[in-house]
Amino acid sequence: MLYHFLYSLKDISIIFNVFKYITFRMICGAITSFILVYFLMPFFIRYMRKKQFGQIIRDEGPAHHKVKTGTPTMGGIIIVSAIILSTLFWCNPSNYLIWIVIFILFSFSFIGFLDDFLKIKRKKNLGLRAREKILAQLLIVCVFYLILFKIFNFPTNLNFPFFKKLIVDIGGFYLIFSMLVILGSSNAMNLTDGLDGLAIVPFIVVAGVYSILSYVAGHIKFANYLYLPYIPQAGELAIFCAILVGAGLGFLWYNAYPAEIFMGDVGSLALGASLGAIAIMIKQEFLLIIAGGLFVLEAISVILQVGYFKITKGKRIFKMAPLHHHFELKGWPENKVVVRFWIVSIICGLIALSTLKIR
Ligand code: 57M
Repeated sequence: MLYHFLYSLKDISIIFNVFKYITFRMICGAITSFILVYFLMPFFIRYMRKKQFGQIIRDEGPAHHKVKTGTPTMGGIIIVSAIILSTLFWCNPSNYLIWIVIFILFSFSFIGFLDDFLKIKRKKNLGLRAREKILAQLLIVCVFYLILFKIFNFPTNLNFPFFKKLIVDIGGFYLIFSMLVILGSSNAMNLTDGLDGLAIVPFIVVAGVYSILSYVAGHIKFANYLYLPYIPQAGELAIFCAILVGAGLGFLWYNAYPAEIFMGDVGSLALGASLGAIAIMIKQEFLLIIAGGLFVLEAISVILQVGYFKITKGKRIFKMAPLHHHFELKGWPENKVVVRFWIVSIICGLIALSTLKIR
């Protein structure tokens, strides 16, 4: 909205022409979301403290996590609000991809909100049942699929990183594939969110990578030159991704060790799901496995641990899953685990970007 208004002023002064450019609006969007989160979060932290809406810490976890009891949670409310506001300011409101990604962000955050709220209300770690959460998530992805693929006739083909011409059309199976991508990335981000600052930096890295990829995908010349599928209107998603980066940085300010607030499921489910939706919308679904390699590692560690635990009736591969708890229990200080995991995620992001050239 702000973008339309400012751009319309170009007849008064040529300087307002700058708002036409996606790159400029990416910067404006990132700064706006950063500022919104940075200034709103302290009020929210104070409010949550006053209401005594703090995190319940599980008894079975690493002992030093007990000191985190009562840390305000649900910071995702501010992150998601800042993202939506900044998007309304800087993205083109007639772009359907933007509305679809906002739909995913908002609805996943609503499920997360219910889960967090119930946990706090019941004063136990009892939120929604896993079955209820998954069912609600699947329903949302069905709506997403119907809108994107049935109303807007989006292509159902798959592209593969490192391959120029390998394209496979999976037709109606794309519904199941969308479920895997969106639920996978949402829940993997949720599992990773277990140490101060641990989930938000890899999230920023993936959003940054997808910001570049969306920009290329939405630019016919760059897309053709780099053999990426050209997706008309995807350029606006580059602005959305930049907004995610800004909001993520704003949150990191308060979530850095020792965290003043956690994002809660209202944040982690929503942010993870929006990355999955963006990957689908620019047809770079498989690249998410590389760019978000850290989230994948964390999720795999849980699958292996739970599977092995069940098969062997009580034996474990890791000291504890998800993987970050394993290293904590090996004696690495929390900060060391977090920074080393950040390094892994940055390397994953760089490898993902290299596929722009290696094809
Ligand atoms: C939630 N949430 C944190 C916070 C955050 C199947 C099973 C492996 C599932 C898994 C699980 O439930 N994971 C998802 C992870 C929780 O954080 C809250 O949850 C939100 C994200 N959803 O925003 O609101 C705790 O994480 C810590 N934290 C920080 N800093 C942050 O910035 O320190 C979070 C954010 C917070 C805080 O302590 O309370 C969580 O871990 O609960 N389950 C597990 O992760 C459990 N693993 C487990 O039981 N493993 C078993 C196998 C056989 C399944 C094993 O290996 O033996 C662990 N969870 C905890 N402690 N808390 C066990 C140890």
